[in-house]
Amino acid sequence: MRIVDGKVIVCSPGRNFVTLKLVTEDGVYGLGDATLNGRELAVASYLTDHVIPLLVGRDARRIEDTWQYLYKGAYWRRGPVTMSAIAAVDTALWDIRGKTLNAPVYQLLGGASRESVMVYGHANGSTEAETIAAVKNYVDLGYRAVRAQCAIPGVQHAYGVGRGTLYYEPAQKGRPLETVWSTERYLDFVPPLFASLRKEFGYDVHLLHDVHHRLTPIEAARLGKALEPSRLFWLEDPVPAENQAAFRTIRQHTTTPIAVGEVFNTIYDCAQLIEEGLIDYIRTTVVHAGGISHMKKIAALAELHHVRTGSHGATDLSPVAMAGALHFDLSVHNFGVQEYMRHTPETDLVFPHAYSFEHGSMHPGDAPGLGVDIDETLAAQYPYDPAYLPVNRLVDGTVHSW
Ligand code: KDG
Ligand code: MG
Repeated sequence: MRIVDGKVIVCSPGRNFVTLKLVTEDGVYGLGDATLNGRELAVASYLTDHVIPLLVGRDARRIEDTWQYLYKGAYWRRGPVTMSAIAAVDTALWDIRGKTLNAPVYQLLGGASRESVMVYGHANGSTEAETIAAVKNYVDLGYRAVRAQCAIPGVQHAYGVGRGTLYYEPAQKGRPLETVWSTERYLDFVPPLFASLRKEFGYDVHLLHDVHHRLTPIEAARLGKALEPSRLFWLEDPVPAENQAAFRTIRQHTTTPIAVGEVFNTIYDCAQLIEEGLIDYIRTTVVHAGGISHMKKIAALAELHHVRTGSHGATDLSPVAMAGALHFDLSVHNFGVQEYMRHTPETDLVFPHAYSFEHGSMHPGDAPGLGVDIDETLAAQYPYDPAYLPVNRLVDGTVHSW
């Protein structure tokens, strides 16, 4: 079963997405998400100019061999552009394999390990009262896990504060928005926020929080300790994770569970974190960490060390990646939770999909392959619209992690 054609579809139904479509000699096609928020065209070019020409003529069934061919064959290893491109090819090949065997991808990955996958939604507010109301909204929608973020008095544009109730989109047109950050104000504000949330909702709902890489290890340790009475499901990205050993400081001081991984591209980015037991949840995802094949390897390593998965699922991951994540989540034994930020109605129309949400959980559906398609005619009505993620500065103007 030879690959005879491939193309990259770049569209912007509410936000930018890069989608790879590979076609076989039998006319079966598979899709892969290749979206890298704010750097989309680099991956589109990598695929169009350097990868698709190598795929034409290859056997679409050789998924692992193709992965290794693209990874080792490029000589230049790892990195978000390379790994998103490889991820898109890998996901598209799993889609093709499922379609040709008339089976949903999760059945090819070992079958379902659970009935459905628990997801968490994003509750954001400009004030504590608004955040409490937003959590209530998610609880009323049936969610059993909710991430809570809130603006901080005196900190303009704190991370995670959305523009609407269900949709959160940090990338903006034009030059990057510059936001201002104060760690001092943040550290004073967050523990009482979660104490109020627990007072309001009790302990039946899982509460999560994303620090978005903004603290030092000792600051993160202090926050984790202060949050212990609120019993978070996880504290996400407490520090930038290039230095994996730095997580030891956090671990030595707090029992608050730690989650990390949305910017990771390979198993090498998290091997030390997992092997030393420095984290509780690994948040790599299909689109940025080398596709379903590589995610399976990360999950297998994590399983040995009691680390569970918690795939990233922000709206800059297209419905194609979301479908891939759900097949992965349903099949791996050590699944923890899946992030689910709802896509806008325009995005959902461009990418019709079989996955569904009910009672705080999702299921990928039983359509052959990934169970997601792209309406290319509709996609063409939404041309690429450049947008950047914000740049963050401390109060004195120093550039800080966003
Ligand atoms: O493109 C960046 C987003 O994916 C990221 O800011 C979202 O941190 C995020 C999350 O946990 O969803
Ligand atoms: Mg995050």
